[in-house]
Amino acid sequence: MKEIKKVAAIQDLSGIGRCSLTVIIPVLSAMGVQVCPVPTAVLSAHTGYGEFVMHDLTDFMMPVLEHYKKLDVRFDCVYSGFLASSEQIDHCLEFFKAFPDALKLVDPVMGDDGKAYATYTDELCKRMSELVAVADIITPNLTEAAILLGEDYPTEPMSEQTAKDWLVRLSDMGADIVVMTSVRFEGDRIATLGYDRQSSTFIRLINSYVPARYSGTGDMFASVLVGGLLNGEGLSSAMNRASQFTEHTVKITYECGRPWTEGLMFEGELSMLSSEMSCDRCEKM
Ligand code: PXL
Repeated sequence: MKEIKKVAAIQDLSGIGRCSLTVIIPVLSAMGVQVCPVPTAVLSAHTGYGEFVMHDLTDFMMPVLEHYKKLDVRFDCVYSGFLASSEQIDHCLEFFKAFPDALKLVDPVMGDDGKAYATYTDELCKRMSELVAVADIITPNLTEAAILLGEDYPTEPMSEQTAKDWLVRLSDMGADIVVMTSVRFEGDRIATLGYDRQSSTFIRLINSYVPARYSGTGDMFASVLVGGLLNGEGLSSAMNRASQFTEHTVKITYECGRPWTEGLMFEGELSMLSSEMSCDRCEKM
């Protein structure tokens, strides 16, 4: 019988505006992976709505971990994302320590489009590097990469050499694999870039241009990526799958003219995740 892989997803649950757990659970389930949510906060709607109510679950995380230790559960992956307080960094570190054989994926969720999210304090952003230091894989967008490296957010298109330099410097912070999204190259090309330190490989994937951004896009990309890796795909295939599915759902949402806050309309598309991907658009850099 096929073994079902298990992911502990340390993420928030937002009622309105698809992001975090409301994306990660259906996506990974469709890929045959079990999600065990460790909620960091419950929100009425994600922070992009401006007005929202949030219940911080910092004090809930360690009792959850203690219970899991008692149950002697094992996870194939521990995946951290949106955090509600800087103390949650310590709790994530405890989770990573408790499951040393699990793949450690840190999505250093902090902001987008050059700005930090409303609930992200300077302290929380500063301490995100402690998670990055213990990760196997990190998936920052360009804004998060800039924050981690202490660089200004690039307002001009990046050169390939600068992008490679950023990937290597991010990897120097701890993770063997770095996947950086939303990188703008000349000619209005938006790219997703990968770096594998072990094989010194740089991967570039140019996305088709859609003049819109939607909440939860990073969560969609990272969850498909982790599902692919847990299903035995290599970095390039998993990046290709994640990028194609994200792009497909962005296009559908754009065609329907939905507001960016509602996130990606992926519900009718999940079967695509269990089929072969049509073509591999990854190139070596
Ligand atoms: O997708 C990132 C994210 C996750 N969770 C919450 C958010 C955001 C981005 O705005 O507000 C609650």
